[in-house]
Amino acid sequence: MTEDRLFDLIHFMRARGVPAFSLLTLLAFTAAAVPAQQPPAAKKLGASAAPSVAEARSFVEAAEKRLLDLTIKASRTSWVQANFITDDTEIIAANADRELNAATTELSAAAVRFSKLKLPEDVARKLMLLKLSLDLPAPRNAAEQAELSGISASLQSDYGKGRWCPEGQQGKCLALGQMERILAESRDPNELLRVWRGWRTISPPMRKRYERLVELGNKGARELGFADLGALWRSKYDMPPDAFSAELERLWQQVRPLYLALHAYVRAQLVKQYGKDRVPEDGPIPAHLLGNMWSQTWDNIYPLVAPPEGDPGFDLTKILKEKKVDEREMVRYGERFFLSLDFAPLPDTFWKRSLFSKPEDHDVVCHASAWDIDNQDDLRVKICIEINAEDFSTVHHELGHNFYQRAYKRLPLLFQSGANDGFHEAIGDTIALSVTPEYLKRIGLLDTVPPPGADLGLLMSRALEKVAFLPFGLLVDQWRWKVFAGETQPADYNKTWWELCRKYQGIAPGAPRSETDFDPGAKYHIAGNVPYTRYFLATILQFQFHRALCREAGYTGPLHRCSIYDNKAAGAKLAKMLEMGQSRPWPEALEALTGEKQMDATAILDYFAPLKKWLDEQSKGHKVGW
Ligand code: X8Z
Ligand code: ZN
Repeated sequence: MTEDRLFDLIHFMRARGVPAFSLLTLLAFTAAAVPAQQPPAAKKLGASAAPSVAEARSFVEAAEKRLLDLTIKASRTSWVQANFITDDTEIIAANADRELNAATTELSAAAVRFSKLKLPEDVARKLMLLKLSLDLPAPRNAAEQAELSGISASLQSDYGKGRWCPEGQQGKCLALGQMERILAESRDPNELLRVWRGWRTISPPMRKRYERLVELGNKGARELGFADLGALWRSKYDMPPDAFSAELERLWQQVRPLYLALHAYVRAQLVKQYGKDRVPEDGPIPAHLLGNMWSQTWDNIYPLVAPPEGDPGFDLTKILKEKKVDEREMVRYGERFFLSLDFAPLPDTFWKRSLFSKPEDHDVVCHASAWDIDNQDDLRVKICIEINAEDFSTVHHELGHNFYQRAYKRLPLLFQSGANDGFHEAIGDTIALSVTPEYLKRIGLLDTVPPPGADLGLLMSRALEKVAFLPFGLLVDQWRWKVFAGETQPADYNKTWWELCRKYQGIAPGAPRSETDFDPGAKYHIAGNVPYTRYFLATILQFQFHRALCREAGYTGPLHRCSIYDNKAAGAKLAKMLEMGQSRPWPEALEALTGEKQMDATAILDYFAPLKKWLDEQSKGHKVGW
């Protein structure tokens, strides 16, 4: 999905099915408003009569039809904007977004008319999903609708165009990808800090517009009956919003000891590398030293923290480069995995229309995304692929979205989405967990499978990717929810951001920050208004899915050595769940795949159990926490 705003928009629409209608409000949804779509009986009854079940059903069907057209239009304009950022494409995309948004909020308001009816389950669910479908509902006022779409498209473009031009380098400017490489590879703390700060110069100009986005988004959410935009986002999980917050806290407490163990060990290694003047032995880790622009994954510093025993014995990045695997072939590897599970090949148009490498001559939104342009077969990805292990995973992640989209394409529009957004994010990652040394050997990328002793290194490298991510996956929306609720005012945006980074991640900025900065805006999903809790959920869920699929495949060994490659039984089980889309509450989809009704972190804990034991031994005598 693009999990960019574009992506979000598209994916959101494509993946979830967005509703549309124009804002007639409750009283205005009359035969006159949609004359052709109302059944004769409803027409006779007139607008003031109590609505019937038949009328509700035909309302929903008409809404889905209208939304489909607007969604496709918005997807196409969004695709063009994301692939070719100019003032014009930005305006064109904003207009289509405005139309879709206006129609959706209008339909949601009109649907209130049916709220007192006892409706069949599918109709009631669709009406609920209609109301929840937007991540940024606009207010009713047409001027504010246009303003909000304009702001949101411009933030998206600004992020995509973001460059840093270091002083004294004759106007030579760096794009995000180049800066991320430096963060990943350099071990010079001064250079790391310079680049880390450099990227954050792109976001202060976004701050005012972001404040306004919050105001208008809140207004739109309130007009739909939610306390604020955060409450709308938390209502998307088939349970009351407060119960969802409690679920998140429960899951976080399940995994927190594992995170703390990793944090303590990594910090101790960084003290050895950079000295205790730079890395406090018992305090938060400086954000620029973890190998990633947002300190969200730490696998790039694997060489600094590798366990002395348990060398994985291979380097996937090196192998891909040596074998001269190109961008398309990276994607082919991902597709072939799905084919081995009995999914059908991607359509030719996927290969013709996708973007696989960063164009040299114009700006694109490089943040990876997967699209479903027509809610049928026009699937695409947009990834500025680099030939390395990280992007090998990214490719699987994005294809997971595409195969999900295709699996639910036969459902009515409003059911065309993931069981919840965490499911959507988890599918490709679940497949990537099956990229084991045995699998790499089977597909000819590795000559010999390393001995079991190498597991510790492999687990460490995976933990730096998955376990390190957990608190970040949580805190991004903890920040936004405070902002949307007005608990954090604009004057404290940056301060609260860093308080949360400290609280959850145990990370601190390497140089003083102030309210002239807007560090949240230097993260794609803030500029693109893409909800983020989904990635926290996905990190928990993918291990739960992996455990269930391995069980289905008859595998009984340690979870980290299981690959479901080529296992048709596992593939069939997965496909069945994907085909449910959003038609049923997510616990039913979870049960269909895993036999379990609750999200549960024991799978990720089991997976990393051997590493946790080792980490705990290393940390004896060291402070854990900050
Ligand atoms: O945004 C993404 C995907 C697209 S849905 C590339 N991810 C998050 C991020 O990059 O911050 C995947 C993991 C977390
Ligand atoms: Zn994604």
